[in-house]
Amino acid sequence: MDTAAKRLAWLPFLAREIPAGLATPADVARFELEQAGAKASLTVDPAMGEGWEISGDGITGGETGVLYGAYRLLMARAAGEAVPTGVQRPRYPLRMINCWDNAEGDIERGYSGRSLFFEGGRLSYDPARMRQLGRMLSSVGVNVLCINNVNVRDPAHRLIEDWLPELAALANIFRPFGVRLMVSIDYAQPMRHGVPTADPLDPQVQDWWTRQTAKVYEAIPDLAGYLVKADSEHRPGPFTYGRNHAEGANMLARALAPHGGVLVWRCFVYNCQQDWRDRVTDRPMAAYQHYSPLDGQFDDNVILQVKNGPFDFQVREPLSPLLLAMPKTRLAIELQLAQEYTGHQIDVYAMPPMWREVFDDMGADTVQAIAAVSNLGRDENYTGHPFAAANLFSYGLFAWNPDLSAEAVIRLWCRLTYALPADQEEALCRLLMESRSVYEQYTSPLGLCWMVNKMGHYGVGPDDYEFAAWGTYHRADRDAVGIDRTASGTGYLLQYPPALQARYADPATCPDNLLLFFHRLRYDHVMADGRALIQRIYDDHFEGYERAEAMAKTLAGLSLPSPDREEAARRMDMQLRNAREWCDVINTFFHRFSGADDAQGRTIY
Ligand code: GCV
Repeated sequence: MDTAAKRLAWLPFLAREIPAGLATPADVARFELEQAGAKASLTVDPAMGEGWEISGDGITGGETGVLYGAYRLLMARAAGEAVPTGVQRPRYPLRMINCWDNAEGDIERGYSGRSLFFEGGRLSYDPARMRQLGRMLSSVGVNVLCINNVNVRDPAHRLIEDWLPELAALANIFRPFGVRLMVSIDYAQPMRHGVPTADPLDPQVQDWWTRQTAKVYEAIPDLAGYLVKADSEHRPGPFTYGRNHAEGANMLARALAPHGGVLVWRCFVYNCQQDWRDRVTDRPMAAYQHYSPLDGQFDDNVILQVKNGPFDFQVREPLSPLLLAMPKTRLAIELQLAQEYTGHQIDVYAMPPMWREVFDDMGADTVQAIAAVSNLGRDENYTGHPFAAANLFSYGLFAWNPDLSAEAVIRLWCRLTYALPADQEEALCRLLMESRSVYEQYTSPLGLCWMVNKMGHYGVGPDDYEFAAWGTYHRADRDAVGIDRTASGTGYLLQYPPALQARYADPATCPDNLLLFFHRLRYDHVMADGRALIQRIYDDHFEGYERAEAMAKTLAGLSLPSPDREEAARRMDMQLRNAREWCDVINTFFHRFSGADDAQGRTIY
């Protein structure tokens, strides 16, 4: 079994491991302050909940608030920043990490090694490492950890059955860090126990969940609740019984309600068996079609969890229109820290600039909770690429305060993690801030999604999804590329409020980075900057590669500590190979269709 990582991500100044036996967040706060040599008095005022205030040399806060205050004090000290003044409170009461860890120990879309929680078909973990993780999450304010994959496969359903004592032991480890557990459940779970159906309106089904949930809360009274993926990608759900998702979700919510639990219901529902010849069905429309008519029909303890975009965590998508269509329903936005479509934690990809755009488009108060798919694993540094930790760190701070500037968060991470000389810190900060746009440019600029390799989602495969069942087509031919999603096309655009419709409707005013998401255009279409579309496709890919090369040079000039220096360099070599491949394959792909030569005469194969 691993021991806790020696170097603790953005908390390198906390050299000592947290001992077992600290019972409350205030105990942890005292330990952390003491080992960092910080003198601060703690006053617990339970009425403050998660809030805290630092004044003079005292921290006053609620039971968890004092710990959050202590971490912010230590981080501000380490970064040479002033502590925020006044009472600090999180914007969202639920700030969740969703792990897609399987009971066998593998992780769906995991790029940092095996699971921290499971191995060999059972719960299996290093308690010291759990405490380190609790500390990392708590230091950035994450307060809910769902440990198992939303695709619940045998034997993971046992977490809320005969594994309850072990689950309770794990919950005990995280409790002093203010982190509550959540579990993903299998919608058809009662059918494993002789109930003949999973119909949510069937009294036997309701009874099974009521009884089982009471047992769960007897073991773990502060469990945050259940997370459910239903009627999605072959998972069971209420559609089988002719019921809608309000009926399905409310049944589970009613079993949780007496115990104070929430039911987090994912809206990632679409037909994953579409016929590619079908030119009418448009996958991004699906979630809105299923859920918006149900607004106002969900119980108070149901939270609908909606991915930030209408497809599936592509490098760029517009905001999911569903997020703007459910004013009478509690919503959570779901982000993805795991770099499934964004470079597998091999390619550098810092997410805060994207989140800033998402939150600016959405309005932070549109949602009442926030979740992110985990990028954690058993690698010594927890996130595979050492820079991927910046995404976990930034996520926590964003979840606490979604008004933050992307750059401020990234800079803080750089400073806390590496304490580089000022010019190098600036260079690293720039590198991270630009990394998404570089990745976008050598992979899928102009809003064209799904050019990715179908098997693993790393690397290029422009035709991989084109004749597949997943509803993800770009329909490139010799004349044109993209899908018309305006009123004259699939009508997807009509799912948006008028201001956003106006932004995207006309190719002349639609931002370039979403042009081919909303429009089907000829290769000779003249872009706002005067270049033909095909030339922009070539230029962007060549430029993306050149910018990746420039990133590699910047990286080589940074005096990062070992092993991060070597690890980042090793991954950068792989990133450059990936970028070269993307650039050459995509340019060749479109050259073969269009027959158009590159105006600059660069090599296309
Ligand atoms: C957990 C995508 C991923 C799946 C994931 C799914 C989801 O389709 O490729 O691995 O399954 O999203 O979010 O449920």
